[in-house]
Amino acid sequence: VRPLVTFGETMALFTSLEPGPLSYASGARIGIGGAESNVAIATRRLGVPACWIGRRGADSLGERVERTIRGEDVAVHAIVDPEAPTGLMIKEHRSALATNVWYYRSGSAGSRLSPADLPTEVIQQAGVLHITGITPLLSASARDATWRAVSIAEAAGIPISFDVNYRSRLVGSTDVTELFHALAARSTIVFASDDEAQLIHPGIDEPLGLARAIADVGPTQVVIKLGARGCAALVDGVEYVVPAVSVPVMDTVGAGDAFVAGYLARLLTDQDAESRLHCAVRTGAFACMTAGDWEGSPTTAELEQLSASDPVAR
Ligand code: KDG
Repeated sequence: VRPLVTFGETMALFTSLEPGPLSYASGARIGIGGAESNVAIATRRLGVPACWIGRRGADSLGERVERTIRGEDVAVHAIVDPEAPTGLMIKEHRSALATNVWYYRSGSAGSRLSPADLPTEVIQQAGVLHITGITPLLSASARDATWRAVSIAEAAGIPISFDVNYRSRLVGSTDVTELFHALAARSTIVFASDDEAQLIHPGIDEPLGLARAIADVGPTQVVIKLGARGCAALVDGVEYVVPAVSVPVMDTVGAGDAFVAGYLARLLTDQDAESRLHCAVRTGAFACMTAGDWEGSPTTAELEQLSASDPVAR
């Protein structure tokens, strides 16, 4: 099986140990978080090879980022940046109802990813190149790296998977509608929540309508993530509506990445659209049962613990 290859910024993640304002917190759990490495780890858990490419600081937290991703049996191509620190994300469980996140990533090593960092031959051997809408918003060089990776994959005939992963705090002066539209047009597979899809196509509310509108610019597979409502998809001209799997929810952050991994793992093992969607919904649901952005993603054996939720082809 050819690997999933992805790239982006993975940060150190400090999460408060108890609910309440950080200003009163007694301590924090240290981990890592990054949408792209979350997907790579979750894909690997499902028995499919995965590779993550990224830049990290020449610092202790950068060593932790690289060691943690490698520890999940993901191949790592890390560029050590001697001039910038590893990015940091702080998560505050303010109350049972609200979690707040702060980024300390401006000028970080991960945000300084550039086209020259990309190992061309690694992308050329991919089964799928997975990109997100986060990386092109990090810096001009990271945006250039995104387009460079897309060009390499296109030239090698490799499918491109694009998860919008909208992060409003990163937008600045970027016209994200134009950027996401342009990325979707160069992608084979697009993943977006309904809210994110409306960034590309304002004015359309219905999930399958959003999938059709995005498919009109090029992608043959468009999956609209609906969280607890499951997902809707247009795959090779066939419409699907997949109900969610009911689970006791502990933490939904990172569930979208697990969902993407479930779909891509089945794509890379040549499963049909229903199998991909079925796996995506269950992988995303399973990840919600554990705290952390990637820690809860399931192995293939663990997925069997969840009840079936068969996709319904329209
Ligand atoms: O999807 C979860 C990610 O968003 C999180 O792990 C960290 O990549 C991250 C980001 O930019 O928020």
